[in-house]
Amino acid sequence: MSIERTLSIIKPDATRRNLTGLINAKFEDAGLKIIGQKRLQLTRTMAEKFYEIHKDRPFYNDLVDFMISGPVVVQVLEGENAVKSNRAVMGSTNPDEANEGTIRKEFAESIEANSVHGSDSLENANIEISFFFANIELVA
Ligand code: IDP
Ligand code: MG
Repeated sequence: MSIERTLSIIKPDATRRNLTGLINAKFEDAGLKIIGQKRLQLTRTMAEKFYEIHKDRPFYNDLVDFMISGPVVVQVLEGENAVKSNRAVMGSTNPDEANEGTIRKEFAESIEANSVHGSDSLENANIEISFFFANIELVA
């Protein structure tokens, strides 16, 4: 077991429905501490860069359009095995396949508008955290 940090994004479908607090409660109930957080309107350039790894996937352009369709809340979560623990709280990408009690099961609208992003590895977590945050903004 080790203390990790991971990047989370509350996506525009969730900010539009005023779900930030309910989603944050899920993280805190799971023992994840929000050590940095800000609400942003992503530019197209930022969203394209953030999801560059998916640029050859058929859903890439729609995903970028969705991610800039309203505000997002970017946040850093810290806790034991935070990367895996956050993925468990999020649930499967497709909400129809997500477990009961997960964020995506309870709140996602579709496989695209699925309420949250979470880093998929510690290496990507570090890259994604530095995409949005300076160290001075992270206070454990
Ligand atoms: P993840 O967010 O669970 O890690 P990824 O495969 O990394 O899932 O996909 C990134 C995001 O792209 C998803 O969260 C979702 O918003 C969107 N996405 C993934 N697969 C599809 C799809 O088949 N159709 C539409 N959007 C998708
Ligand atoms: Mg992913």
